[in-house]
Amino acid sequence: MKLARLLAASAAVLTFAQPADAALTAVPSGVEAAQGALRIRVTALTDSILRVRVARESSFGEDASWAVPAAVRRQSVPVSPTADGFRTKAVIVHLDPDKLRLSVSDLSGRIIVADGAEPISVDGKAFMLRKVLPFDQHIFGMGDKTALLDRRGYTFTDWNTDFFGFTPASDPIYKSIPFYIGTSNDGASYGLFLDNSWRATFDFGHRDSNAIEISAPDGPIDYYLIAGPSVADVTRRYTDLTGKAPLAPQWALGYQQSRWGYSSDAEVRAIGQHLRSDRVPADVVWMDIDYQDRNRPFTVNTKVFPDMKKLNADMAADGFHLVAITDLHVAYLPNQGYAPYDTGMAGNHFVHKADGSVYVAPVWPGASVFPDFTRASTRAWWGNLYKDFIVDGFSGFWNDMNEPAVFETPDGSKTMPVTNIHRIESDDFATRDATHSEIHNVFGMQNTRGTFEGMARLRPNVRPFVMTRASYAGGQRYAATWTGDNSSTWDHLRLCVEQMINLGLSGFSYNGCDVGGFVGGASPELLTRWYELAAFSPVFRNHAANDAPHAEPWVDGPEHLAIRRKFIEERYRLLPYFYGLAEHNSRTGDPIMRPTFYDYPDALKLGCDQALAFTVGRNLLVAAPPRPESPQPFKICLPAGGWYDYWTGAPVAEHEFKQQPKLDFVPVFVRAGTILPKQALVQSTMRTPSGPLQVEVYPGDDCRGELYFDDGIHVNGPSLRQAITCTTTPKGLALHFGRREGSWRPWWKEIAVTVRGAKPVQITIGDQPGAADLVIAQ
Ligand code: NBV
Repeated sequence: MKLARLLAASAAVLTFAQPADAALTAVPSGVEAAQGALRIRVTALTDSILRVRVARESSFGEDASWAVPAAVRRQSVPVSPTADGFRTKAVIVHLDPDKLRLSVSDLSGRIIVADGAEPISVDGKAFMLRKVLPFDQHIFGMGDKTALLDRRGYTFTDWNTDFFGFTPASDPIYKSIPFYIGTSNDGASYGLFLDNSWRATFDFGHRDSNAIEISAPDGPIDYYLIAGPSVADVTRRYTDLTGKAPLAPQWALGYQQSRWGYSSDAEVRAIGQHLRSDRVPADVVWMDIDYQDRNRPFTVNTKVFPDMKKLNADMAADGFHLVAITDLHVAYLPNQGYAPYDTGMAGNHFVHKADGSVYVAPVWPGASVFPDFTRASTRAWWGNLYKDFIVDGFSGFWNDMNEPAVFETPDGSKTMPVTNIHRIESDDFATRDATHSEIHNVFGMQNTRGTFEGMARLRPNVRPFVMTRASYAGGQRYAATWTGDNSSTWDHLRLCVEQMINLGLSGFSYNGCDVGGFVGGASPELLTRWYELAAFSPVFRNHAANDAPHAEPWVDGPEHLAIRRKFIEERYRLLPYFYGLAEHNSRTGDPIMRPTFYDYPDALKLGCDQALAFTVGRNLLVAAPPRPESPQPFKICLPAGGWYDYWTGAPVAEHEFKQQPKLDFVPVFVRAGTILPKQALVQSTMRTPSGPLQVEVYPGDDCRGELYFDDGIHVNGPSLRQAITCTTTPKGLALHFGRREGSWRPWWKEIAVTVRGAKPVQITIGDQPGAADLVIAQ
């Protein structure tokens, strides 16, 4: 539906007759109103999460979702009716029954989000929703969308697209996360998640600078309004709706080496050996399509990879996990003994064309068929295809091309025809056929669901690791993600940081970009800078195309290698902190990598370009130069509160100052009040750090930290959790180690405490026996 047509059509629809009896009807936990053929229902799932559904023809349609589990959708809280709506313990809902205009305010009456003048336009199955865009509102989220960190002023379309060499102006690209956060300068924030998998469009003040216009050609008008007040509140609540990312295996936070083109057993081993001999800490080597027999998923080219089991075992002995690509397409090879095709056909597991025949189209293996992941039984079949690879010892799997990408499509769409037919037999959907128009944006997500659940079944108690390119809202329950085929340019380094921040705000806390860029080849300086920044990002993976220059840490000589190694080493020293953040994320939804304003809302008002500044958790602030290629000094603005220089440990006197860029340096600051766990350098997370656990104390207000450890691999294994607090007393600093929870036995015998800028006068330790590791104050 073209926007102009929809708008023209909507004008007619919106000229409602004004029936005398326009009124609100109370429904359980909410309110309903009808006008003409439209009926709106607003209900409270929680005090701060509202669900809004609009029925076009008297029926709301099926209550089903790929993103929001049934049990979550069925939540409700009691509400108190008001003259024009209802209130919860956190928000007041106002609904004008004449115009079906909705607004939500907080309990003080401050508007959180309000409908525009023409709130809902409907034209056949197409619809458009309008919300007011206040002049000072910034927009974040929307997954991996390009453009800028702040989405205000842009229009985006959700249609998962394989976009080799995308630019900062390309849209759509790989993922569809129809969720945004609006936040105003006064810190008031809300989120809106449109749970509609069709080709939706979000216009954030592009056509009309005062309006957010959300439209889709079909599918349910079903959205959630999430009240803040802070961005952090909204983000957490969005993951209450769509699910938390399960805690990843610890090795997934280590450095990961990849390249399209590691083409033999010997080459994979050589990469591992090179990392070790150059003393570059690393945990993972990735295997792209080159290991397969003629690009056929779930095969191995045994001429070049004669013994996968031995390769996995030998690499593991050297501290490496292997992750293998498994694209979703299945080679079309009737009667050739190719089990994925034969068993898939036997189970009717492939997507059909409108005429009822199996859809066949070219991808890497040549003619291919496509699993129908919206059937639970197809996902189960798919998951079992991993059996041999699990036996071989692979630690993780990489679902690429799952937009789905198709080569040579007659319509140039690079994906399957929208008229293709999927069978939905899943969750609480009615069992029915659906066209690809409806399924396209959830196809990749359901692919990763099959992979994740298959891994969990085949290797019970071990945490699955899946990497995906395409996904939909809620896909964080099944996979980490990366930003696809980026380019080796400074603009892309900048874009990468912005994409990662927005992915974190969109539920995908495990995210990364190809370090150095996939397409083109980075200059030595660009590659070094990329390593430096990615060392502070969640998924730290160097990857490049088979025709791009090599981009491993050593490729530009000893000076660059030394800088890159220094940052990779720092990442390994910080692993106890990163792992603690990952565990915290699995419970709360707070991203690992965050925009500075996540924990410091005033950062939005600071007089610096903050686009590339980010925090790792709440405590580390990475002030990346906003123009990373520029040799000119750049301005750093630190949020209110005390800060320390991460590298020197010295308190920082100023909140605004100039920094001269240096290639071997990234300014990093620590919040005063941080208790930062670190460890001795290891070359792999499979190695036990020597010496004590290191705890660095940065005195300041709200001084606390937490230790979280477990074996890093298993689900529900023993763990250790311990809070540490510090208080500044008239005599000096008092440090308190709280009671230790959990039965995991730590690798350290001692905790070495370093206090910045002060000497501890008193250290107290939790009350149970065994907790009192010898604490050495340095
Ligand atoms: O499998 C090859 C590549 C992979 O290296 C890359 O990371 C993916 O985004 N893949 C795309 C397919 C071909 C890209 C031209």
